Amino acid sequence: MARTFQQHHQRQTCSLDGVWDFITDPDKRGEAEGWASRFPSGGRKIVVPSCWNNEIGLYDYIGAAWYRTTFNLAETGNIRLVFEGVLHHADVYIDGMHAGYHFGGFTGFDFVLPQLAAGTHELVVRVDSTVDWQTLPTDVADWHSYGGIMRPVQLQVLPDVYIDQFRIDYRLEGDAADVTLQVKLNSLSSESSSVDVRVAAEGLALAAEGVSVPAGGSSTVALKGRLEGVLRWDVDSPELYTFTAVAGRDDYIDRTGFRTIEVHGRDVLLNGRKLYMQGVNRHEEHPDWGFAFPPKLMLKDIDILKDLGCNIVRGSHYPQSQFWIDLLDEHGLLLWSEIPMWGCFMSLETLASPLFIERGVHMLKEMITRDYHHPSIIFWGAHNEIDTRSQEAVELTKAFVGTIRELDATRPVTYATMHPVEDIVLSYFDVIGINKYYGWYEGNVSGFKGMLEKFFEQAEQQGAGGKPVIMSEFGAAGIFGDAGWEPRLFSEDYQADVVTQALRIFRDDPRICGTLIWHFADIRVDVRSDRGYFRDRARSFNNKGLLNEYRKPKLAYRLVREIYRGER
Ligand code: ADA
Repeated sequence: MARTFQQHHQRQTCSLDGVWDFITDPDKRGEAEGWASRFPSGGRKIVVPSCWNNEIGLYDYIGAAWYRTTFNLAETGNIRLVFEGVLHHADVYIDGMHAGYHFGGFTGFDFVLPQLAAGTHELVVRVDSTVDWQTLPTDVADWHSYGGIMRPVQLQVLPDVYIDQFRIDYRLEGDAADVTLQVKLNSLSSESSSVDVRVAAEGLALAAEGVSVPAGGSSTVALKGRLEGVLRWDVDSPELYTFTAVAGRDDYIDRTGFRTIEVHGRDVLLNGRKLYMQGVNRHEEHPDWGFAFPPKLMLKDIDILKDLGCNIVRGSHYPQSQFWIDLLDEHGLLLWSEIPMWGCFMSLETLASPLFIERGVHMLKEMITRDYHHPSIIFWGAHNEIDTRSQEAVELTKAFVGTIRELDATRPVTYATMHPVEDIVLSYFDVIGINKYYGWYEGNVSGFKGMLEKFFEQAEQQGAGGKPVIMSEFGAAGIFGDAGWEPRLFSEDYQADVVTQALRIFRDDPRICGTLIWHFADIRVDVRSDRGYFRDRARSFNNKGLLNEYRKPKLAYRLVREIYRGER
């Protein structure tokens, strides 16, 4: 899988990225016509991973498309196919047989195919980027509706007993860590097996001999140990530990960092120290790659975030690629990670839909299971801008927050509200994020002050007045290159004025523990002639980036940089 380090030394892995056959299926005929086993000729080629909306003629295409490639097996073996991200519905076929379906574009999934015969196999994937009122995201979201196999695809060869999951938990006491390592083993064998399990990290070696795994079943072994002299992960010293689990003929390598995160009154403490969070919201998007953001540019984005003086970034509005989160771990940048629940125009019917809630819960599980070990992740975000004045939001919040806490008791849970003074879900969260756009959608920047007073008053009444509050979105549009003598709407000057004045208000208010500017860089938006949303998105871009879409800095970037770096 695409990580900054190797996850397997023993397990054979092979990338299936490259040039695949591709055909769109606007009439959705492919299933009826058996394209899974007779892929039609006349298609074009496409590179995997990518988003098809970056290809000529497909800019606006939302719907079904079919992908095809082949792979060879030198000998019969157990195969695991790993997909890191397919937008949004994926049906996978091997040699014409349906291997499975997955919904959710921003989290990965896999299929295990036991005893696949030696020889050439055909892999066909039907991808459908259709979104509706019950999908996450729904059909209205403030970004371009990309489709495609947008993250890497990998083939793995598994032994009969393999490591399905590996979870690292710890409790810190000074510079010692009590570590619990859980290794879940699956068997593809028709007989029960016995394997030795070993886990090693720098300064730690644990083992369990002869772990029995029932035929076709699974076993989980928990190993406990103590690591002394732990170097903590922190924003200015991102110390990482690599854990290697070996079970019989299989292995699984992952990394973590040791650190504590606590909420103490209005403050968030990292390793016991109060943390003032300063950062931006960032979409993993680029006009030439869509959401298939290339690793080289990720590294550049890290450099830019560092240059800007950020210590946190919000992964707006979906689980970002693992490669990106690895880079954040390595560079000491914190991450607010969330699922694609963009609720600004969402109906109450959507919020109450059992299918929608079930999909959200499933995505939260996939996100947390995938990313649990990353020390950079400081908060799990449950939702963004849903109607938190409604009972429907309360019920959904209970389901989402309950799921998060069940899977991870170590990280604070947050969300972003656009109704801060009428919100009725404050009490369910550890940290409150406020999205407000004074100076852009409403009034002028000074409106933030009155809003905050009202917010704290009403939060107090709900018993949530003393919680940490982070300004999770604020900003204004500024078209790159449009500068003048006066701050006109849409000019770089206007944007810079709004952002810097807002920052001054928030930084002077001791009740605010951080700021996340909307946003890092301009992104493409679906502005369609047949609907009324986002008509103010000039160029069909959300232009509130401190950088333009090609990462060129606007005036606001330069001024925020001075503020975040304490030079102003
Ligand atoms: C919201 C939303 C963002 C973006 C922003 C804007 O707060 O969460 O995704 O749409 O507004 O630019 O209006």
